Amino acid sequence: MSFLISSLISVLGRYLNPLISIKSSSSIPNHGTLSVKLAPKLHFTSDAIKMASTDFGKIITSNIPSAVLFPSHIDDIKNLITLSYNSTTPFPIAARGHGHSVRGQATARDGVVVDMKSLSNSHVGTRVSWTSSLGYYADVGGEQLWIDVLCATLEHGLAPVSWTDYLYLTVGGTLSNAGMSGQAFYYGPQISNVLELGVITGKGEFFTCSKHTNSELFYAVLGGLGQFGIITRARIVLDKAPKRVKWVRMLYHDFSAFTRDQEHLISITGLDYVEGHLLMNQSSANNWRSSFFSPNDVSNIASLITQHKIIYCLEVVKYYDDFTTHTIDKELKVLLEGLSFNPGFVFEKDVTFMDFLNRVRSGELQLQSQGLWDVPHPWLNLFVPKSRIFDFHQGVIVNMIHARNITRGLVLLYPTNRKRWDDRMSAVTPDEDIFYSVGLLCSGDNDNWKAMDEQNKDILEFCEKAGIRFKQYLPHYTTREEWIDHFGEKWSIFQERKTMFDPKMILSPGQRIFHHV
Ligand code: ZME
Repeated sequence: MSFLISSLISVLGRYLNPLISIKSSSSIPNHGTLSVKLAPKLHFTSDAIKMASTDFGKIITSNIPSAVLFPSHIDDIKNLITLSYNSTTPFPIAARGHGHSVRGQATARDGVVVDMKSLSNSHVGTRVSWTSSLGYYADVGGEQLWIDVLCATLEHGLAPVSWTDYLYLTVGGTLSNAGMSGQAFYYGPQISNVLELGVITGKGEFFTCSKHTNSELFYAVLGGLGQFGIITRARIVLDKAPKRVKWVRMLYHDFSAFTRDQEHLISITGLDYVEGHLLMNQSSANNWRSSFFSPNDVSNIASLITQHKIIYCLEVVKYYDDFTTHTIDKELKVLLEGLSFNPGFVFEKDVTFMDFLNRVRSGELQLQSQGLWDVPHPWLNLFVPKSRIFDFHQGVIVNMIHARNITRGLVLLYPTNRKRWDDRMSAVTPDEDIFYSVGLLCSGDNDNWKAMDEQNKDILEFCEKAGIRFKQYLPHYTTREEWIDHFGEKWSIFQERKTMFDPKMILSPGQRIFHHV
């Protein structure tokens, strides 16, 4: 391109796009305008752009932003959104936390990605309080990682009650989805354990919201996929933290016995965590949870897998403290009485609360050292209604995942109670009291990930054809029709809330709900 043409484009661009104007004038002081305040924090370097163009999924790589904002104060984010909102050509903006989306949800093609973690030096961190009406809670920055929230609250002998399996995720990110783990059957997902949020909307306005104040925004943002605002702080419910946990795994070859026991265990009180996953020969090489079992156990389990092909591992935890040390084993025995796992295939560990909650981290470090962490992740997460879990098991687990032997990675499968979800929140679940959380957490390489991705499409198609009324968790769709179907009854309120809080459709374009680039 000739110099003349490129300078012409750059001059025109100043009028068309405020970002180009900042880029080309960032060294010229022009006090008083938003662009000048933002200029030093907006980066156009190829490193920043590259970081913000992809995510943990490593599948979407071509949503290239024009710039990355490294905010040092939430006003920087407010100013950025305001700049876009007031522009004749608003540009898209996405908040990026630890970057663990798997389909480019935190990208913003031709827009600005906000690197939320750069707030963590100057922002609120984690502050613990107690009031008679609210009990114990923590005020945390949206950019905080759950591991940091855990460490800070443990100092006070307290901890959040609902978790994700992996703690190196930001608070703002998980609350924009749901936040699911084995505690959710009892406490609900993380979005059910939030008392208050600080949010900057798509109009560049900051609001504090809760179920009593600005409640429409509060419910919109919880599970709102970043469509209504950027979460800058959250007030999280806390409870007394236990010192240690009893961690038990029981193996089944019979899927119906496995699910019967899982459903029983989420219907009683006493356990603090209930999950489940599959053991197959094809997945074991990649199953970083295998460190749970002793070498002797591993060989017995290997024979069981060889014999039955698919083994179901029911995993439960009961928290305890020094003063219950002498009763915990008895209590656990009572809770697990009458279960139908394969005789002899019950394994127990006794670890600290921290080691349990942070269990995926050691797996991560192991995979990282083998170069197997930073690889494509064509994940599919589904919520499957209990009434159809056998059809799902036969059609997907047996006939596809096992028979085709393409999947490499972890398959999670456990039931949860819908009564702990609030319908006013944006998050979507199947319309049944009990549904299964199914995670097909595939790890690929540059060659084979497409085959797993194709199989994911087959799985979705199978469920559609079989009339299984599942919902995607961490949803990924490409057309408006699919999103309308996903939200179902909630679509009209989702749209109304978009008009209310982000009328210029600036936020989180990478979800492709209102943007189809
Ligand atoms: C979306 C989701 C991921 C739910 C659980 N995960 C997990 N990711 C990575 N490692 C895990 C895991 N759950 C157990 N281990």
